[in-house]
Amino acid sequence: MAYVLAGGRGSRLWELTDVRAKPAVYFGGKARIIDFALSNALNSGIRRIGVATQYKAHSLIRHLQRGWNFFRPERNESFDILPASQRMEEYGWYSGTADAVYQNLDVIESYAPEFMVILAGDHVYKMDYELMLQQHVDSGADVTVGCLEVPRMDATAFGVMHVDEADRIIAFFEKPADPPGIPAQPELALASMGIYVFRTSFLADLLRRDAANPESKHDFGGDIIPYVVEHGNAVAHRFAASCVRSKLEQKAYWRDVGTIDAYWEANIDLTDVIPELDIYDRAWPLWTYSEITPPAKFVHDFEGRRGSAISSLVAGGCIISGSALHKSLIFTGVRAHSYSSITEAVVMPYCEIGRGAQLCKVVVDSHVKIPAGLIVGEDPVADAQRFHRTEQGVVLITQPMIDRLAV
Ligand code: ADQ
Ligand code: ADP
Repeated sequence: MAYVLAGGRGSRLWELTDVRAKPAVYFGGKARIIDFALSNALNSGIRRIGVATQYKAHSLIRHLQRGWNFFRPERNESFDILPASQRMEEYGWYSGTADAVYQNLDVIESYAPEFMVILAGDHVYKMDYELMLQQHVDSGADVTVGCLEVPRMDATAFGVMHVDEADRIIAFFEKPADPPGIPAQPELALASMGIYVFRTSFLADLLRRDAANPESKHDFGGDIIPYVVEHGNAVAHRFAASCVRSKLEQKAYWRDVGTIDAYWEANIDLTDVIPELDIYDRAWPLWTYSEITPPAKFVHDFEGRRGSAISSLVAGGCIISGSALHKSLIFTGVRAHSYSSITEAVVMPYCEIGRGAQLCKVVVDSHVKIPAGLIVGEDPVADAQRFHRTEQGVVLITQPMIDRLAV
């Protein structure tokens, strides 16, 4: 059974997660971030999935209900959405990621899965979990932790581990200020991807013990994994090496699109001629819920100006009329009007881009109406006053920000 933790806010995505949880944030022109973990599970052959939700879960739950409701109990399949809902105790909130599993142990045990794959719902990557599960069984580990090498100072946001020659984890530090490097490559650190495989019975015992511990914050990275490293047998699963062996034929691509800059960049990267992340691979499809829409349409406006898109991904239901798109991702149902130009932009569903507007290096939230003539991406000071502008110059635009302009 795969268990997807999808309750976190992702506060470094600023206003994008004011209305929705990070796993529900749109990504790649059609999907939402959680679709990567769910598609990986499905493509890896997993047919039991639970998703723990908590923060601002409405559009996430709606998405899961619409897009992921094809599992059939008569084939021993299940898909459970598990909002924090006072199952075990009087308190009603998941106090940490381990608690988000603990509170649903009764649901999990009712299916009696032999193994659990614990996943985060907020990462963008393709991974065959079967290889990790196989390693877990072969090595006889108590827990197997997915890991990858990252530049040492980037590892402050991750769990960082030391391993021996057999990849047994001998030390684990959650979000260290000064991450220890890999002995042979001191500029790199071995970071946890927040992906864990356990035998269910072992995990259930661990979680029950942890729940009774008043000192614990009930967090996998902070409490559970360090405990197993100290008292049991924890083994690292190397993502990059497993990519080489998997049928995915890809380089190890994994992104925690946790900031507006990282989010914008990972999206715009998809407009490259040959992007690192292939979302067109029919052997490893990216499943999602998507409305059935008419095809995207590119039209001349009445003055004969062409609607065009170069190096861009345009979803269904869009009408691009006399507007020029370049290196952009345009989600479902966007209308772009004459004389507008849209460059290096991530434009979420059902936005309207007014006549003559010029947008460059932006992320536009869903349902935003960009007024005619608005220019973003030319004057950093004005952009920062009106919108949310990052240090790297990406401008996030939401409808409340547009409403404030009019006042
Ligand atoms: P973080 O990503 O900081 O570190 P966390 O914020 O706990 O970990 O989130 C992990 C996942 O759980 C996310 O998908 C989040 O949405 C979800 N989540 C968070 N709180 C939740 C709650 N109360 N209920 C349900 N879901 C919740 C973790 C590990 C690190 C590792 C990184 C890799 O702790 O060791 O390096 O992931 O990104
Ligand atoms: P998404 O953009 O993620 O598909 P929505 O466009 O429905 O989702 O907006 C995200 C969330 O914001 C919704 O799930 C809902 O909780 C809230 N929301 C959106 N529009 C409104 C509204 N007009 N009134 C109240 N809440 C809203």
